[in-house]
Amino acid sequence: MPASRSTAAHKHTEPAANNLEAFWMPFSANRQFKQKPRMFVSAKDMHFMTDDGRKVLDATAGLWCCNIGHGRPKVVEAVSKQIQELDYAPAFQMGHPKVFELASRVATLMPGTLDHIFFTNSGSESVDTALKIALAYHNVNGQGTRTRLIGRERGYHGVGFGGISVGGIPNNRRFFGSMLTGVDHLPHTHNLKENAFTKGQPKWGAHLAEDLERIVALHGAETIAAVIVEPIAGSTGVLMPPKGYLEKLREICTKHGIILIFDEVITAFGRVGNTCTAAEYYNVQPDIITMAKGLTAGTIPMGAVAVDAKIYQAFMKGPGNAIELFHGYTYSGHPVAAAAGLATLDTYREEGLFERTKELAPYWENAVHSLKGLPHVIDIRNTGLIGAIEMESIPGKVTARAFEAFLKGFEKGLLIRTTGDTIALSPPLIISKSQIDEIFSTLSSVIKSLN
Ligand code: PXG
Repeated sequence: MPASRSTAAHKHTEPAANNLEAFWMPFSANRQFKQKPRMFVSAKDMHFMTDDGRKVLDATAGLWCCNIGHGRPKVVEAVSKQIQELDYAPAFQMGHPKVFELASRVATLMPGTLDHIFFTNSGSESVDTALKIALAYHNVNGQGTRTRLIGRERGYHGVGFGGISVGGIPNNRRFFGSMLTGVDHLPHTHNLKENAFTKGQPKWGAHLAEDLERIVALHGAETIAAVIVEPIAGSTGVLMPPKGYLEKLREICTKHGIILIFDEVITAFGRVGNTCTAAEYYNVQPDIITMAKGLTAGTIPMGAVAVDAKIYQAFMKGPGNAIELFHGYTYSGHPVAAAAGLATLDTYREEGLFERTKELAPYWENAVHSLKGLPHVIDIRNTGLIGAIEMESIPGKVTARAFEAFLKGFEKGLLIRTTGDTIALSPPLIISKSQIDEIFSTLSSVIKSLN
């Protein structure tokens, strides 16, 4: 419908500061929120402050991103200095030193020969970038028939068209039409009958990776470009990879010349412990890793894609003045984000935060599993500083029970995250043991009070 002159004209009135209608909130129940808003106005270390002056313990690192905690001086200083010194440099055909330094630093944290880093602004952009690199790689490598992408049921790969195509969350796909073709999906690995209350990796489920052989037989290896999985599936309930599962995927991908992408948007940067990535933690080498969140610890939006040398080198052929990859963003490697990234990496290193995850993991594991036996709790899962408590759904009201836990936790000064009827926990890596105790004593009383 064409806009009439009157609707297109600007409104001539000052917007009311307390009008919440203009902002269409992402992945939120807008109407419910706007009736009773929950606002954060500041944050420091492990806590947020609300607009009514309450301190809230952050058990989720924001949305799995604030791995070094909040308001950390090194990052604050680096960002303010950078914005004064060089606020922006064109990302195409120009550079600035910090983005090269950050790429080198990130590359050293990646496993194997994932030596080349492409910068984006989010996890979704990292995923779409990785999928495009995989498709383009087969093209430059003389295998242009490899166009099919394989994801997994219950996978979350952000919200770009590429990401929702390979993603396996029905609600994220069903409204968005006919763009989502040329993909197939592996089965998910979640099975409470076999694996309930497993600590770390479940024993049952490696065989589910063999479904990739069925997909290869169905479509032909020569049509398949890449397989993308989260080593630990986050958004759909925190699902740990069964023992041997990732290894098997690697084996089948290698056998058929398929690129294996690990989406490490939530797992990279110390979340699982001791190592930067889950790939290294599980000792399985992908061809591409996607990242975001912990790269700048949530301070300035930034994502990255780490690419194996053999893929990068395949593009570096032909005339030297030719653009090798027709892809990039105005803000790829933005100077302020790069400064935030460097200061974040410094903080991880100076405070030994990846090692700290490993040290705290057993204490965390015991604390999470201490909730076993509480009403409604049907499974508990953990790895590194990740925990999940799955509750039985109220019949006909999936998500209601966990959302009630979220609201009650918030009232009691605890920020948790829920997905379906699973409570997901992923605190900043600076958490102390007494703060771990606080999370689980609050959660225990919240769960006992649920309908
Ligand atoms: N891949 C994975 C594996 C993710 O977890 C994305 C891609 C997309 O990232 P961006 O930056 O475009 O949002 C994600 C994002 C949750 C939660 O509570 C998880 C995400 C985002 C918000 C909430 O599980 N993951």
